[in-house]
Amino acid sequence: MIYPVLSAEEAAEFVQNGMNVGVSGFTIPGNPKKVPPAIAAKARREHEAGREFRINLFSGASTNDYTDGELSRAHAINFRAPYQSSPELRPRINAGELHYNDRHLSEMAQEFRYNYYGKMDVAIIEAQSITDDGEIVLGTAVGNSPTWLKVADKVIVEINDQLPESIRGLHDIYLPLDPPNRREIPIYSAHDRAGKPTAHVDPKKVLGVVYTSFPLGKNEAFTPVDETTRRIGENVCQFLIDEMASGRMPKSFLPIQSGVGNIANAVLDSLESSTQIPAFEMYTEVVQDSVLKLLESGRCKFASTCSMTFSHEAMVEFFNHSAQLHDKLLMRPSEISNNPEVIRRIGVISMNTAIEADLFGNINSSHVSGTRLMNGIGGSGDFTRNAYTSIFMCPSIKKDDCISTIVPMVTHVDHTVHSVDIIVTDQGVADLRFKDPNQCAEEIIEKAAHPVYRPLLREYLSLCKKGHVLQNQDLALSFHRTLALEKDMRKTDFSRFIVK
Ligand code: 0RQ
Repeated sequence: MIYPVLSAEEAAEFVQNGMNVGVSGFTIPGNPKKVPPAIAAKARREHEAGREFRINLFSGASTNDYTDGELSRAHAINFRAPYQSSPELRPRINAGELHYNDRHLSEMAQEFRYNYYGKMDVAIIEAQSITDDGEIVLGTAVGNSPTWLKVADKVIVEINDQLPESIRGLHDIYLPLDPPNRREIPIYSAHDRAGKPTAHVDPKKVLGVVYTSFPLGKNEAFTPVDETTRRIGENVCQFLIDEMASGRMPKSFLPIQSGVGNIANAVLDSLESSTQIPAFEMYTEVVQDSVLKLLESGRCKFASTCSMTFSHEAMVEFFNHSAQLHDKLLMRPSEISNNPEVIRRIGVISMNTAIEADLFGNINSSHVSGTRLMNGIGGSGDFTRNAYTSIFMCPSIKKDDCISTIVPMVTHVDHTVHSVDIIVTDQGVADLRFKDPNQCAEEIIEKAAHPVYRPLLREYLSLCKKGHVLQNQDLALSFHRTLALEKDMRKTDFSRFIVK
């Protein structure tokens, strides 16, 4: 091999204060694991010596603790985009310790190519292998790696020896040209391949290779489906069956996107056991363990994803059966897995989770009480805005009934009513199509809000000024103000907030 072999510490020496650094991966899979902690150690040394050391960090989506966790604890991040879900990073963002720019995941790579962020100094990429002419077999996620490899001045490759040979062929690396030269992306169904199995880097840019050995997959405990998430899953499933029966959705069904977490798991569980929904394809950004079950049972015929967000056990299972499963899954760059053009062309049904929804269908996915960042919008906007049918899901109540997720007005807007078709809670399915804003409010109260909160929501509407949208600016945030004052939205007393 022509590349120097580096220790993580030697590799970290190439990263200087103020640099733009890109990392591979998308959510936990595919991130580098040895060099970021070495950069964190360098940052600590620099800080102890009284010198500034903070980098601007760009990824595919959220990362693992080796990256966001270690670098946060070392106070080594100045700017972060496009998404995070780190318990270490989140409080520091909310305390204003660093700058966080929440971006649509499909846009990050092209924004870099458009020069919105200046040059990328160093990219750190986990890979299964690299050839002397720069062909790279990536790991268990693609994320923005193909673009980082193209735009970065210098590249460090972490070769993880736990990545099996059989991962070769699971990637489909396609990068669109940029305007004014861009043409249509040649993907016409979820299983179409448009690119090559390897990513490419100019060998002259490779600073060296760091060898690692880290087990694949997450070790987070899996939370089983509970009564609330089971009902949400069943409601989504019944809605899709009704859509096919009504002729609004083709009987052959359409590809689905589903996020991560317990609600997504519950929906996939319901789809697995449904006898009325035909076997389907997925065009999505992450696949968790429940998708592996669906692929094995044949309920899911094919999964196009950006990342294999499997547990360690599921990852082992996947690669043990790779001969049977190899042709049923492929990983694309986030720019393509989340691409608006493709999502709209193939008619993806999007399913994402909301923190709260308002009576008119605006969705807050990212900020608790309007100010406290939870994670970010991730790919939810890429899919919602372009879906054949866009669905948002959430439990109708949270925190021992003290919080209604259906509120008069959301405290932060990620997805506007114009992009949201359906809201599903454990209570039922609110269909916002073919309705004006005030009809939407009626529908959401009757079908999605928890019965405990319905009288308060109706009272709110009765106190609103007439107009195309019923709204009362004095009272619109009274649920949230009551939560702040009383820790319980059920205690909302509108008379308290009326400005005399
Ligand atoms: O906080 O842990 O402090 O109690 O938010 O809520 O119930 O654990 O739900 O893990 O499914 O996350 C929307 C955040 C839901 C997630 C969101 C508080 C709640 C808890 C988490 P605690 P739960 P989940 C795929 C597509 C945006 C990105 C996206 C998300 C914490 O799904 O980040 O969809 N989505 N990407 O207590 C006050 C409310 C609340 C609330 C929740 N109404 N008021 N607190 N919480 N609702 C992935 C990618 O793009 C990569």
